[in-house]
Amino acid sequence: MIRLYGFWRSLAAYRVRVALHIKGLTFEEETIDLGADAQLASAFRTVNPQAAIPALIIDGAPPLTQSVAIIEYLDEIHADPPLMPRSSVGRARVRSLALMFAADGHPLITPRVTRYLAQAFGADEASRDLWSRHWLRQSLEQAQIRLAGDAATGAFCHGGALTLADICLASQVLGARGFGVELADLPEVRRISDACFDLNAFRLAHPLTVRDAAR
Ligand SMILES: N[C@@H](CCC(=O)N[C@@H](CS)C(=O)NCC(=O)O)C(=O)O
Repeated sequence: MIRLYGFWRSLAAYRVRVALHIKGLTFEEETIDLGADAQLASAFRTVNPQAAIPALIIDGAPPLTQSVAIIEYLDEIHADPPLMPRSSVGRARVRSLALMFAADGHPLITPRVTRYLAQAFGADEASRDLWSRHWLRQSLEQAQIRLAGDAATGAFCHGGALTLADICLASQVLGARGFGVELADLPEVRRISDACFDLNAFRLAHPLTVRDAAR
């Protein structure tokens, strides 16, 4: 049995949901309500001491955490369809693109960061939203430059096959859309993310498909 600890609007949990659907794996999602700070509760900290989702438990094994690590694990255990290229240089490029979002762009807009902005600097909601829009937009601008200027880019971020990089790009675009970030002038970002959103796995993983999603 596979249990995902997630939340409908978590971009990191979305990445794992997409990968689970790509691999055709059945899973249950347990809601950790970020709106109610449920990630901070001691019950969840026993699952992930980092107090962050996603966490994934497979057949009672110790929890896996960090969306990129989880997706790479799933890719190793369920090789088909592959989410990483065969060549070492290709894998390095895919990881580099993926981490632009998962390690650099996305963490800046997480609740722990925006909460601290409010607590330490008195940032109101409008300022916090401006902050989030800035970092979402910046990561996608940088991706646009990288993707447009590289012959390794194809129908997807890396050639013609979907990879980890596309999952991370799509999650960042979803976040940007949620904050009303303008993407019209980022054609590669839009082209590739649209190709992802057309795929069934991305439809099935969409935040609004998740139980307890805000309607
Ligand atoms: N780099 C981590 C990010 C995990 C993360 O920060 N998740 C967010 C939700 S998208 C979270 O649980 N945040 C809790 C908090 O910031 O308090 C990953 O990709 O899994």
